[in-house]
Amino acid sequence: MMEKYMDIKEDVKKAIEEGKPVVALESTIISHGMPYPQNVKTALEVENIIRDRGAIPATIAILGGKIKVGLNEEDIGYLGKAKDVYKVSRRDLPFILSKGVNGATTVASTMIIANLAGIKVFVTGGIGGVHRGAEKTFDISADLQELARTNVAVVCAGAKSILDLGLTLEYLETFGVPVVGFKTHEFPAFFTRKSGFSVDYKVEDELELAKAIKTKWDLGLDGGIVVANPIPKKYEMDSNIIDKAIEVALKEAETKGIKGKEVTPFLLDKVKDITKGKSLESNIELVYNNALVGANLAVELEKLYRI
Ligand code: PSU
Ligand code: MN
Repeated sequence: MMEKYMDIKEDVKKAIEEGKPVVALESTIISHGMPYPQNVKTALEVENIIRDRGAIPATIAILGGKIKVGLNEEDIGYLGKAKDVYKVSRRDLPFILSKGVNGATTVASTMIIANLAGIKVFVTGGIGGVHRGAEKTFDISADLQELARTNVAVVCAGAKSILDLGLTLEYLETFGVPVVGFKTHEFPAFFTRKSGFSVDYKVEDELELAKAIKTKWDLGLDGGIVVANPIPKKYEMDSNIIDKAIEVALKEAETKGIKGKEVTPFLLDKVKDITKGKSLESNIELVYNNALVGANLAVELEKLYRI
């Protein structure tokens, strides 16, 4: 039945069938999160990093109304350039498929698809969360509800302070989603290693992390895990510069009346412009760093599931 909706690339299918490590990757970061050509270059390099660590990368998107688990270079190039690519979260998925159009998947929809395909680890840059001012706007990313229900571990560099990080962490606590710091006690704020907020647990390596994740799912405690992996020190941004850029971006979004799914891409683009591209450089490096941890995690999980 699933073949009607989903194509799994040959190498990915083989790895899943043989229980080999596979890492899912999202495509909203390609189509709506970074500009061309850096988006395409980054997406391809992330796949190489994952392969080098002994796992198979599976970038996920919707092309011509079909879910693709694993893309080729041409597909990634298309997603990076095309303007007709919808941003697809949970609620959009059935409509984008039945219309037969193209879509880039968010953290939420990539988790859904990874889970359908049998992939346990997913690498991205940052998760969506509770937006600043959500007490008025109710703007809370569907990523958080997905983390509450779908069994996929999401490796990220925390969340950007375009969000209200305190409320985001409270929301995740309410819904039973563990937030794990990779070699850190502090929840990282994407461009910076520090946010002033603590994580629930610190792990020292991928094996420790894999054991906790498997235990969660063995116990039937459904839902995802946020693995918060701080940006490497040398690529970290100055927190004053990034905070100011975010303030300006937020004000402009408000003045322009940006709403709904446009909010996150608008803010990302503004922050990039205000920092004259510096934020983009950091963004790219933190994704590479997440790819390393995600690939190692997939390898460790695969060993645990084998025995
Ligand atoms: N945060 C980033 N970069 C991104 C996104 C978030 O730093 O590219 C994307 C992810 O795909 C995430 C989505 O799932 O934005 C969240 O969108 P929204 O806030 O509309 O739920
Ligand atoms: Mn939103």
